[in-house]
Amino acid sequence: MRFPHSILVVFVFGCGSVSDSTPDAAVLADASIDAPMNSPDAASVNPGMALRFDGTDDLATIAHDASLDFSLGTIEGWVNLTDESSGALASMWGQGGLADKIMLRFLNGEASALIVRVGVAGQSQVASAVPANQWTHVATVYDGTNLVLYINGVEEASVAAPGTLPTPVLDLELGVQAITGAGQTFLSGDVDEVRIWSVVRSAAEIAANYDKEVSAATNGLVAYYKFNGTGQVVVDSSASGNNGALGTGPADEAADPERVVSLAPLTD
Ligand SMILES: [Ca+2]
Ligand SMILES: [Ca+2]
Repeated sequence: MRFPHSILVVFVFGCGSVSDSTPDAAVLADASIDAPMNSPDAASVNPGMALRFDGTDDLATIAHDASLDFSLGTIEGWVNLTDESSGALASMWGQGGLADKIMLRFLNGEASALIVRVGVAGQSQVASAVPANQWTHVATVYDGTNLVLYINGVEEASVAAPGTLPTPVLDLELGVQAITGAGQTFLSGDVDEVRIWSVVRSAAEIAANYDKEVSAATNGLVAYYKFNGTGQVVVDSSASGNNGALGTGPADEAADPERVVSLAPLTD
């Protein structure tokens, strides 16, 4: 059972004049209206379930589909990491295999957006610190000119990276950085509300929607994982039908993340 954030803030910070640990409804209502450090027009939304990745071998796999082929786009999601130096929110690989990719990963205590393109010298990377043990929204946008990283809806870093993304040909994977072998690391923590877009989401759109659910019909939304179901299927809540599986497929595996109650701070 979770309390709405407005009530929680009153208990924790004592913003209002509440001195009783069990205030009645009228007192709570007054305190919520008066509370200066709360946002009175943003009610919390139940985020349902999240996936908990063990940092050892857990991942989720979404089979490659043409709807996930795009040259510009956006990747975003909520994480509560127990290790900010391992794994990835999402990884997509191009025709050059492991060497040809875009991922939003975690490395050296930072969220790090990375593009590597075969035939293009070097790589493009942009990073910013991300805390452990705290629900944090991370997003990266590639617009053909810059690779941009957002933390909690705010642009934190940008790097020039002209061109297009490598067209993905392999599965979309959540939780793991590098598909096999050397360099493969796994996310440790909880993940919720992962969204993949085939369009450039603007800074204003990121800021306005990072803590909100979005409609399946939103333009350019090609994969959307709320993780609220049960069983092995990772349901796509976009219109694209990019359902995936816990682990590498529908069988019960050690690589299956666990479904846990999400505490991602969504609002309406
Ligand atoms: Ca959820
Ligand atoms: Ca499985």
